[in-house]
Amino acid sequence: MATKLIRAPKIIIIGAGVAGIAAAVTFKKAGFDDFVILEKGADVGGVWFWNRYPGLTCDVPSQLYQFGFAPKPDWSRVWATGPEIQRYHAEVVDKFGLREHVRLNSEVTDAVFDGRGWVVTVADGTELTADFVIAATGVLHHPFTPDLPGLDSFEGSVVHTARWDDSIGTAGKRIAVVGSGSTGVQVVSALQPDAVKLTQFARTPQWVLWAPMGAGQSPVLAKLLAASPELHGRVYAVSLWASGILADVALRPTWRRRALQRLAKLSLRAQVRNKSLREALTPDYQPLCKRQVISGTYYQAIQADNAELVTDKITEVTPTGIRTADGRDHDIDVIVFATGFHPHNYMRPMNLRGRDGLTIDEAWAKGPRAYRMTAIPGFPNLFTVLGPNSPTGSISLQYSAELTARYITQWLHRYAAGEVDTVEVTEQATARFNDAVAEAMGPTVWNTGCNSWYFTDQNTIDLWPFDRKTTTAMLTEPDDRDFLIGSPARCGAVAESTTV
Ligand code: NA7
Repeated sequence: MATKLIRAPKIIIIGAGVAGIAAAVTFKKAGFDDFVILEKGADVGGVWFWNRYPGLTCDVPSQLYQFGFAPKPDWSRVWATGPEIQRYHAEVVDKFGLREHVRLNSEVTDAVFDGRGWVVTVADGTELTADFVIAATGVLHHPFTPDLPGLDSFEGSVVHTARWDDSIGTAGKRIAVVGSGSTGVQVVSALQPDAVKLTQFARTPQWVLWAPMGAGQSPVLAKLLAASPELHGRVYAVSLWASGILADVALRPTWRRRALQRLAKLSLRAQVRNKSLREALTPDYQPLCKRQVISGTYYQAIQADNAELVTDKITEVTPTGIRTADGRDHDIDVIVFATGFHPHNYMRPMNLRGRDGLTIDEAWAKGPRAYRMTAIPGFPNLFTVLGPNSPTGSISLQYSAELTARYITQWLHRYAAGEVDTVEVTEQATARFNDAVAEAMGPTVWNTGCNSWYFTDQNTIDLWPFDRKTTTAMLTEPDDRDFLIGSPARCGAVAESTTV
């Protein structure tokens, strides 16, 4: 028998990226459409809106990097480019009628729990109220630029890859790329052909696994998938299953991990013949320990006549270039910082206050933590989607976001039925979960002795150490024993006082 719904929860979703879109569509499909999506950017898409640097490509195959509820048959490439992914997000937002719910250029500065619900303030001073807040604020959205001595004195152009500015113009210039992660590798490959000189400053070399990242998706496959949604569903299911093998490689030290690691080493040996360059490009840690970089073009680009790899430490930026520890001055017109993000900020620096005035900085004084990626003790009726410990290194983010959103939807149903007013995860359940995470992190490849953005200041690994089956089990049905549930004294009274 269907539950009688006596009130509609009013929801604020913060962020219109992958997590926010997944949450909004999931809520809408479940019949909850009293929501607003507050997005700080000028368009939807999250990282795919903010990142527009040359060469931007997703290192997850497109047939997997898509929402389960919005399969796209006709990706033009096996690994889609940033612009195509961004167009896809805009199309999904339109197709599912989310546009009317989205408020762009609306950065949330404050979200305060008032004992019953949330008061949310936007940068322009607008105040909104909600019964539930969903923080879908993402992981990699606060660019990190190193505070290099002399940077202010530099007379050329400076840009961070996550805030690309086309007006700079890089063709015919002497370009410095600082950083050797996934972004550094992509931007080096893209900018080298038209640069007069490209110098990459790589503090730590990374293993770069070869893959034909520019390969087109077959138009025949696109036609077949478009003609048969059932076949497309099967292809998606197989992609999810196959990604489980990669998760297993990360989680357990088996022959599969060793085989992939050998392939990464072979990628370097086979493509870089010059011994001293090869040595400079050889990391002193295991492949896959940092987020694995994948590229089919990088090693060619860095070996081009107009390219140079510099591994000496940057000591200072001068008005005309970059000085390194060996005393060398590198003349530069444009400095491109591919130096990553502050990855553990999540919704901060927002002034987020939960029960009894608890701030998120206080709650996370020992690093970001959430129960099963989604609930934080002290913050009733607030859930994160792709929050702390999200599986950025293993499971499909779209799958995880949709799963979490469905989990949250169950609380929305209970609120709507008048069963609960407030729901807050317990400290004990969160501690138990975090202990399980720490233990499961032991045999992961992320824990084999490298320094990566996965590590928090407290030296914990902010990733998800469980396989997809375990994840699905954890987020299928809420366990009431793990929550403090505030029930309405009288349903009628609640119905009368509802904000909806
Ligand atoms: P990453 O992977 O965090 O890489 C940042 C790079 O910047 C990395 O090579 C860092 O070297 C380097 N870095 C950072 N600070 C400095 C300073 N001060 N001097 C020199 N070099 C520095 O960011 P990406 O944008 O490449 O990728 C982020 C994720 O996006 C990626 O993992 C995918 O999930 C998609 P380090 O290794 O710390 O020595």
